[in-house]
Amino acid sequence: MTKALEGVRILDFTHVQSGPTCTQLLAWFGADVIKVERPGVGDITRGQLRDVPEVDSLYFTMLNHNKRSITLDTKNQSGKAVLEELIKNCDVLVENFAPGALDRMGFTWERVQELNPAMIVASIKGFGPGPYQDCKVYENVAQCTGGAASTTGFRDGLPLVTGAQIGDSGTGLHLCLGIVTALFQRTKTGRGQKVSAAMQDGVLNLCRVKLRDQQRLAHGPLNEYSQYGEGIEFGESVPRAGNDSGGGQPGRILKCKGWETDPNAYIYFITQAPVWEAICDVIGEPEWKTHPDYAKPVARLPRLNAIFARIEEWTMTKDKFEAMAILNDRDIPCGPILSMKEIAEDQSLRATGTIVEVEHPERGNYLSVGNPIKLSDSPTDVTRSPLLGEHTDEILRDVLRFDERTIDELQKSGALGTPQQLAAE
Ligand code: CAO
Repeated sequence: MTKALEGVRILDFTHVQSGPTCTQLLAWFGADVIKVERPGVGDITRGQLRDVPEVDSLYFTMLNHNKRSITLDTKNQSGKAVLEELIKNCDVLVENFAPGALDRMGFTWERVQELNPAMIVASIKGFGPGPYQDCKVYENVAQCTGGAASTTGFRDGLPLVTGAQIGDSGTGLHLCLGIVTALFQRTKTGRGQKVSAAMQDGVLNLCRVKLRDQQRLAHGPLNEYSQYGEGIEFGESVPRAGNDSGGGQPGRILKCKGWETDPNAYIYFITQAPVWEAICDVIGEPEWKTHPDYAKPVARLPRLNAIFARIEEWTMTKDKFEAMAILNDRDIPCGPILSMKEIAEDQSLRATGTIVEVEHPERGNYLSVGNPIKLSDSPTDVTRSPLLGEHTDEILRDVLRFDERTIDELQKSGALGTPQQLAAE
């Protein structure tokens, strides 16, 4: 079976998390992704948060599946010449270096255009043009500057960053969409273009509803936030909303049986208006169906704390999976708080390929998140990440069509690494 992006070749100049997330998706959709890495060290994450000595970390292996690796010193003259050949032979260059790094290497947009006018150059930076454009950025900086941290956490606590990597993986997803869109446009124009995704912008895009709330504040309190029911005034900015639901259907995280000892014995419970009567029956408050304080959503808003306290009395009598089963039977939207252990052991996620077990020659088997986007005509087969420089010779020979003498000369030039580095690989 063919893959959606078969025939597309990606020059993958990415590192750490944001860029590799993007190129991994492209590889899963069938593109040939050639990861260019610095001789000797490679992507810095190969050696970060290692659980097994001298073996590529899970940080690296879980972000670089289905790619090939070539080591190349792009600051060496011969290395630059190889990079030029790669640019001529690839469709897309993806990079997430610090601002200006690619230019300093000598590969400005103009130079890349000269070498290959059809090339798409896709970049992730921390910020778009403006006062912070030259700053280096990591995940949590983007969460803080994109509006996520100021709106996450509890009103009386510090701003909080979230576990979901919305700055890195989120921006990688945005960039991936930009790349396939540019590839589609190129089928009509024949031209390449620049694709840029700033991490601040990506996080803000995911915080769209909070900018909505910022503007609603001008017209009165946000009455689905707990603080409304508690009679606490709103300030000038969107406050942290704790676990209040972001939409018009109030929700909370409630304790379930076992919460005293299990940190994840909780369920997210949504008091969706159309199923209010079912909720009243389940929790044993049938008179709330017609009581003027409870029957209508607007009447409930100032009483949410008391309502959820009553619902919690019920959820605490059930474990989270029992509660999920009973509530779903009645179409009441809810979700158990699943631990990473429970997710890792979930057989249905394995069956769909969302969790996959991958074999690695140096670390053995490990679990990874597979492709969360399923295409019926382009299924994903997850293969292991490459060892550092594993495909250097293959790429020089088969992609760039270099003969043995040229490859030998390149090795002597140090462009592929010093003899010690090459031996270490
Ligand atoms: N051969 C030779 N040199 C190479 C090379 C190669 N194959 N690959 C990279 N380099 C060089 C770069 O040219 C750069 O050199 P200069 O500083 O002399 O221009 C140098 O390596 C370091 O690159 P960097 O500045 O990108 O790396 P860093 O570790 O200092 O910064 C990061 C990391 C992530 C903060 C920065 O890359 C960045 O801000 N990227 C954009 C935003 C982003 O993606 N952040 C998310 C990271 S995931 O949390």
